[in-house]
Amino acid sequence: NEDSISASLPQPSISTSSSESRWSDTNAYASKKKLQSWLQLSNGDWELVKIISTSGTESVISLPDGKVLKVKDESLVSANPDILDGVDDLMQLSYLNEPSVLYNLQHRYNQNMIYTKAGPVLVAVNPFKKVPLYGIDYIQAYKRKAIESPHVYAITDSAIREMTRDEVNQSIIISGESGAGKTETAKIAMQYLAALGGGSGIEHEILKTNPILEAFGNGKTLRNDNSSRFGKLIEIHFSETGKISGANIQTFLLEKSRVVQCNEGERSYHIFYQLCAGAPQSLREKLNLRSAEDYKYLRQSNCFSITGVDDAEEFRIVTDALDVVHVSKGDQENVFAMLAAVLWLGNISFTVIDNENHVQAVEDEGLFSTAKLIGCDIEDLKLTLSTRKMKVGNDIIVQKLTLSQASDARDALAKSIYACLFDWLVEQINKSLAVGKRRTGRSISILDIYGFESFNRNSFEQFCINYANERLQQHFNRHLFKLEQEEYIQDGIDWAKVEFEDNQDCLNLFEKKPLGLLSLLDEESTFPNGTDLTFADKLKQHLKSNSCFRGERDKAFTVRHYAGEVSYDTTAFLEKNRDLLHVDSIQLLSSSKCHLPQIFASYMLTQSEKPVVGPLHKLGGADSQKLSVATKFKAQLFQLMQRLESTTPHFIRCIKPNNLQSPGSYEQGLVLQQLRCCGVLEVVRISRSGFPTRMSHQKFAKRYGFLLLENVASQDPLSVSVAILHQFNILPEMYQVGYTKLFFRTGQIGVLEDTRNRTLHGILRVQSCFRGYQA
Ligand code: AOV
Ligand code: MG
Repeated sequence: NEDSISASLPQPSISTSSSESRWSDTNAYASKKKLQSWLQLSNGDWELVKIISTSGTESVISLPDGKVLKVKDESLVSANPDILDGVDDLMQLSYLNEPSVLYNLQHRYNQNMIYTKAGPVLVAVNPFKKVPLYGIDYIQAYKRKAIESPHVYAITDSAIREMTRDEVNQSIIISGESGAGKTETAKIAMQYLAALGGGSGIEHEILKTNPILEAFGNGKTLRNDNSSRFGKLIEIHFSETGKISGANIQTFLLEKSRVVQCNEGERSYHIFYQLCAGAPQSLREKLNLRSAEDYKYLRQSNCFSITGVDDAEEFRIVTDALDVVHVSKGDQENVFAMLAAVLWLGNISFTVIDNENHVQAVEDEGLFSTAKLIGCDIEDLKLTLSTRKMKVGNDIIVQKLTLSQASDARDALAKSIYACLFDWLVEQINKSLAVGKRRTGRSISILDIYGFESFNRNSFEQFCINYANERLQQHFNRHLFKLEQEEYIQDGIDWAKVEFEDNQDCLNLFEKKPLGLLSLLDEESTFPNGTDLTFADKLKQHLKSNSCFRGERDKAFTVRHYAGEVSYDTTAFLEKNRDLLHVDSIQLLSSSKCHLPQIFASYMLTQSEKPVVGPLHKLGGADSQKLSVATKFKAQLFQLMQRLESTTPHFIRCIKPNNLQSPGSYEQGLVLQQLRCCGVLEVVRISRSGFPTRMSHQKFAKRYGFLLLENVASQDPLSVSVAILHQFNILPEMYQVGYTKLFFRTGQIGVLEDTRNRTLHGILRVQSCFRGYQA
């Protein structure tokens, strides 16, 4: 029987067959030789089934609930022997297929082992509950290498070691969908670095930046109660003696729109609710502070609290942290005043004053409080919000605003104040963490950006976030596939290419000039008559033949991202990309008596120095002119990638096991989709082309020695091992004998293990099986 022979022969580890590399190695015939296999149920989940008998192309199987079924062999997928249940590294699996990987991760997850290696990549499955894996005892155990189980600590430890050993800067790059656990993982890595490199005291400051940045840059979304709305790269510097000498934080594109608007059930930035709930009485009076429900910006999404979060307590944590990073009490009060100003701005309303629908700000508590907090004249504020100076020729004319124009001007001011406040805070933190002049050592950078997002309605923010994730995915691919394979080719190693999902096409869709999404967006943004509809039409016209793009009805379009398709609604794309702030607003801030508004005005002026070429000038010379948001973001991302390229990367892939943010639920389909799109399985494949299975001579001899025909009781483990290899005709290219261990190519142990199991189960006699192998 040819089938049984080929199934018994060692499986080659490197497969070039497309089915293999596409993750559907439904090893149908192999299942005949198995005691158990995977069967896909109608809901898509996989179930481990026992094979009772096999005839022709069908097998009789029994399900875990005892039901017996007859199924076609092609619907069965090889399962790994029990000995491989829950292995530390997916590379050790004999059969690398989707159900086996899913089961392995789940097996571990159920025992709170949320970390698993996938070759060089650390996979972290979000537990959505406290797991007993952290703290100083664990840190020390990992430092001593007393624990080998995969962990963020272990990967961070390798980063430190490699930094010292190779004298190369390192990076820890954390990716995954929104809510998958990136920010938590970044904090765990920082905890390890702080514990190992601590001593100077600066490590406490570094850790305290987390509550601050989360308060000001995170908010509740429908995906994650603590969703990062900005990207962050923290670079931690080490002295030659291995102590932390300082740090620097770079942030990327904060989602400003959240300040003035967010979806039902979401929240604005945490700090607003924390301030409203936690400010002490004296501060409340100074800022004329009310409760969150009294502010329109916070009221509109109808969500004020987060289960399990005490905003008042968080406020105290944030103020303590601000103390630690040396933001003075006075400056803290200025910060809170700016937050209150933003909240009161949102309460300003307008009344129509003529029959052309022009409006004026209502003189009420909102207006008075805002003027007081910004430190400006009430009349100036009123004018700024309801008129706009325009330059026509050499004259300046004053144009009255309509209700929607005035509301936009108000919201634009609120957004700008908040964004400047965020930047200013990061600047203060960086001053406090600054590396001394003797910057001789090396650094470890940790990257934590906003994860891939797909909502029912996706706007400019998701567009930017998902673009950033494409860039990051490209970096991942480059390091784990492209460079790795180039190296094999260079070294002349006999090497079969592993296919992977290259996202270059999608990146090109965004970045190509002049006919890419970003270029077309910028172009349309500079046209005075450009609208979201003309923008959408232009995309459809120029990109309709691009395989990553699809035009949709009305103003929408779809992008095929590496992580799935997302449909974007172009409403407000142009406005958000232009991000114009009237010069009137900048002037208002610079006229302020207060410190922060003046600084903000200068920030805004430096931003607007760069002239935008093109017809934007005609919009009115008095507008602040600057690079578009998308262009700036793209430049930032390029710079980031360049920085990362000079480091040795360590990748962590966070996986979200369910969409409910709840512990204990592991949805196979959801996990599989994430594993597929980020190429984790291909990474394993590529890494496995080495010798992934390792076993000591002793263990190997003990485990399989009884299968030998000759008596070997007196021999040493190495000789026994070699005898086993010979008896089972394991081909020389399938293994290597090391000093203490045997190294096997993928699948080899599976063959031996099956024989062992069958022998133990008495299904086959050793001899007949042996004859099969030798045929
Ligand atoms: P994200 O950073 O990947 O999402 P987070 O790190 O904020 O995701 O994680 C979301 C939530 O999952 C956290 O608030 C925790 O409740 C829980 N969680 C994550 N990791 C752990 C862990 N190791 N132990 C316990 N709980 C955990 V986003 O920023 O939305 O892309 O934009
Ligand atoms: Mg996050």
